[in-house]
Amino acid sequence: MNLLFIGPAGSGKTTLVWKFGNYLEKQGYEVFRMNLDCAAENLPYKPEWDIRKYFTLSEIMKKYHLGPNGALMKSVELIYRKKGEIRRFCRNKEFVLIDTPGQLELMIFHPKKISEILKGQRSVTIFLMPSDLIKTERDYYFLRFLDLSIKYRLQMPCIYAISKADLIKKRFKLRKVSDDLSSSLYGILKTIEDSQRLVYVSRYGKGFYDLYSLIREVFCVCGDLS
Ligand SMILES: Nc1nc2c(ncn2[C@@H]2O[C@H](COP(=O)(O)OP(=O)(O)O)[C@@H](O)[C@H]2O)c(=O)[nH]1
Ligand SMILES: [Mg+2]
Repeated sequence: MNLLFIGPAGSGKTTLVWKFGNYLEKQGYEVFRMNLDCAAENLPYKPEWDIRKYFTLSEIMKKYHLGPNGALMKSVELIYRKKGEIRRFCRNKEFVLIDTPGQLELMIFHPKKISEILKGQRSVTIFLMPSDLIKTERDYYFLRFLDLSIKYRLQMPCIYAISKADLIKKRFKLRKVSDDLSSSLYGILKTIEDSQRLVYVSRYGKGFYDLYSLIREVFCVCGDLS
């Protein structure tokens, strides 16, 4: 099964690929880590498959005379060209944890969808929302709708996880916001919340069991994530 970690820069993707991978290994699973971030400098884990073996961000900048943003966009195209190899590597493995580029927009706004490479294989996207981004109801609404849009665009099972849960003082509870737009959005969000529970994870291991259970449930016959 492929676990594709996506999320805004600094949301903890790399850390979770490392730590959640360790957790799965402790459960007795065979775990492989794949790094698709060509801009990564120091990874805390040793990936079994690493895009930097083929190119790094600075190499793309030099070769194509691009600035960092252009080179990141180009990297998605270059990753895409490796799709046969990526698919072969992921095939028939118990768990492949995939670390993606820091910038979320490369995963959701690029015309080429990295997630498409994994089509037809058992794959789940794990979208990380860092807890320090959620300060108000409005932040929370925004991120949940972003979740929904990502799921809609990627057409893949998607688990929403609030990362850096150790920084949360009080658990967030969905409440109504009093302007018109928010109150109509509230109804939609309430339905989403009821149909899929949220997981809170942190690098210290909090929520790993919940995340693991949700991942298993994605492919169970009932498919019920509530
Ligand atoms: N407090 C806290 N910090 C974290 C956690 N996970 C990651 N970080 C820190 O957040 C920063 C960004 O993490 P990283 O995994 O590189 O994020 P990425 O850009 O999404 O890959 C690093 O300094 C991490 O040590 C967590 O669960 N709690
Ligand atoms: Mg990273």
